[in-house]
Amino acid sequence: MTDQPGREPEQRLPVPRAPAEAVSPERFSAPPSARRFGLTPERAAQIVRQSSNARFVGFLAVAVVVLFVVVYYFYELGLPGGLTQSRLAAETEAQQVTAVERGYNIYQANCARCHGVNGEGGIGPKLNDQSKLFWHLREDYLEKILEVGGRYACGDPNSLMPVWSDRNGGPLNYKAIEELIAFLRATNEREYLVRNPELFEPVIDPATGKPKTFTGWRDPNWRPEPGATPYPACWKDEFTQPASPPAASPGASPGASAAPSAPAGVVLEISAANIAFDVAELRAPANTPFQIRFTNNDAGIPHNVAIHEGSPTGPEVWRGEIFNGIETRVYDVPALPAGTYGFICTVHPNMTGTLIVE
Ligand code: HEC
Ligand SMILES: [Cu+2]
Repeated sequence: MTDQPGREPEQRLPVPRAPAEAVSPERFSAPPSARRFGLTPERAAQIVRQSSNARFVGFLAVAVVVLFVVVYYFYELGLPGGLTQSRLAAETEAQQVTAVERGYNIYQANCARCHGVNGEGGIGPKLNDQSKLFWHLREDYLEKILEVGGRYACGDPNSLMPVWSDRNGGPLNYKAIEELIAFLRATNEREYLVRNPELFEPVIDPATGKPKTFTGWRDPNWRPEPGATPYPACWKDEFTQPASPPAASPGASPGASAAPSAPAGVVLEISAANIAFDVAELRAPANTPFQIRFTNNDAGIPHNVAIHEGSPTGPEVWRGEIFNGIETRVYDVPALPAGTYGFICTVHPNMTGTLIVE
């Protein structure tokens, strides 16, 4: 208690104790009635049995609790030695799989027409390339280019790739962008299910009766060659060859010269504009070198003409040098045996045509 003003301070001297007295032993022992047992031997035996049962029930109850704790521990954290996954890791993976499978649908609906169903490229650059996926197509780069549009890649204000993020007026919200990136970065280590975009049910392949699957593009074990230069910041720089003689590319003779060097022979005319060739068919004489006069009318966009056996997807026979527009170059093409060939732009697999050598 605190002292209050206007009052006498309280007395706080020790209160004197009563002198200690010896207490009679009676106080500490049970009364005589309690010390008398009226148990028959049967009752005594029953009590013994009951207490043993009770102990056993108690033991069982404790055992159940202990077992539950142990089982729950491993359920939550996974069995040792990686026998089962921890619950959290399994949940995270399930969410990742869902994101990749949704991202696949978003890619096929929005991106495949320019970048190819498997990211092989077309009007837009290829996306399934390991050297690109290793670092160039990292998460934050993908996020930026989808938010800013194709100009983010090389600073080309006329880029054909629109803005995708709705933060900049595009059609995809942040969740769709996240799922799209999960798909673009998915590894090729596991199969994912192709799902119906509306119901998200697995799509059954009518031919096999089994669900259709796909795998991611990225090989997580891929490493660049020792001493390799990183993928250039602007994808077009992959195709602009160094000023030194371009004879390095194996199997091809990229004979490109501004002035026609060969004597007047057959010169085929072809040009490219808006990521398309202007002709679908070229004819050349068999077993005779000829020239291709190629005009690239797409400012700042790399194109070339390459000749492939049989069709544009066949093995490459000859490759013309890749160069940015707007420019005209004359390629010297070596003699080819008669037959049907495909021609294609190495950068844009959707730019194709037929070359008939006769
Ligand atoms: C109209 C065709 C078109 C569509 C549709 C399109 N793109 Fe592109 N994309 C391009 C072009 C063209 C470029 C090259 C940009 C430039 O340099 O101008 C490009 C560049 C890119 C790049 C950068 C590639 C690199 O190597 O740096 C990524 C990533 C990309 N697109 C992803 C996508 C995704 C994801 C979608 C679907 C949401 C998509 N694109 C839809 C045409 C398209
Ligand atoms: Cu091209």
